[in-house]
Amino acid sequence: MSAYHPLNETEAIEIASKLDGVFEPGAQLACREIGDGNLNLVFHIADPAAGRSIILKQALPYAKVVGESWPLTLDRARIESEALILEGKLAPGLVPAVYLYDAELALTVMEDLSDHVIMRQGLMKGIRYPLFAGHISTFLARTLFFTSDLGHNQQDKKLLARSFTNPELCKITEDLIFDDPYRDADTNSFDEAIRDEAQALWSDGELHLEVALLREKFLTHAQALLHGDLHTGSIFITPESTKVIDPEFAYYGPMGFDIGAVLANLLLNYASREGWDKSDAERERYRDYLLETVADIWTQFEEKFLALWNEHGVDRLANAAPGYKEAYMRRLLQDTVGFAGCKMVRRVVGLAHVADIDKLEDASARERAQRLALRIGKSLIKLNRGAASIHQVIAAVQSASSA
Ligand code: SR1
Ligand code: MG
Repeated sequence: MSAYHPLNETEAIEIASKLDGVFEPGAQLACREIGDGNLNLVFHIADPAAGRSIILKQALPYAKVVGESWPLTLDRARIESEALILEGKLAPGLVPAVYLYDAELALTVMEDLSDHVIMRQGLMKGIRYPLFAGHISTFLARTLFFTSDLGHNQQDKKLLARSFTNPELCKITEDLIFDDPYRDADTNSFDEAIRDEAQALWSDGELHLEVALLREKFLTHAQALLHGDLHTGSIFITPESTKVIDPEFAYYGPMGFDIGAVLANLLLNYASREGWDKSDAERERYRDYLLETVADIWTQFEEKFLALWNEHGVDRLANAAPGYKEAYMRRLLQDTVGFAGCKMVRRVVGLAHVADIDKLEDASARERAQRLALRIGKSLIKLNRGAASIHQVIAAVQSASSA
């Protein structure tokens, strides 16, 4: 393939038509650029007559959400394709198949998941996904356990961590999640109606201590290979199937960051119900469903992670030391809670928001949702080192909702 340049739809079709065994020679291919994320071009290429389609994803050399003034490494396309391939081996059926990676064009060709929807969109419509907690807890337990020092050869793990060193994308997280929301940063973006909330974040010393400790973990704790950006926009879903996409932020970091991301995005949707449901009763029923899902994800994750540890643990002392597993799981819950809180706060006052809340047209519902998301986020951050059970977390959410 040719030297790097951002592709147009005609070029994407040309590349797709040359892929071995995907489309019939001479097939009439249709192409649409469908990327609605913050960073990449995504082409959907289909042969409607044969009912075949694929996705071509190309990294841009800058952050699309900001523009060319924010350069960004193309190596993230390699990281994403390698992470998807590894996750596919560890958690079969829970990520799209990768057909090809082209380093020069920073291009990944993968399975089309158009029969799924982006989970965030489904949640906004109030759809329930009864199998999701089971699927995502399996994805989390298997990818995190088998890339950690508990389940992976410990020397090989260091080499794996080296190939997933991802400094530029980590810096985005370090700034946008663990710094900017807690100061009057240019990158912050929030509705004027909640300026009082933003200012309160900038001067809350108790909160700053907890965020600094969580930031330290994100910077230093190379515990497992993370997805690194596991929000509900990185999940394709149907009631029967879950597929995790977009691991371009993958790196070796603290496991709780991935688990917390999933919980935070369910709770952001919980806050956004202020404006989505037709009646109070409907809103409360959907909120109950979201809280049950949060509890199920943690409970099933813990159960599956411990079962993998009991069967496949490679670290003699960690396997056998009395109380070690309990201490490990408790710290993991605490990290999960703290990171979930940070991920909620950044989506209300930081650079990148979530559609669940931003798309609420009624300004007063949007403001209530933003204030609730911040109350929940702050209460999780402040709870984190004291958390001992997922029920305590659910109680903290409920108490923030009734405040
Ligand atoms: C400049 S990128 C903004 C955000 O989009 C990604 O999905 C990550 O969450 C990042 O923080
Ligand atoms: Mg993404």
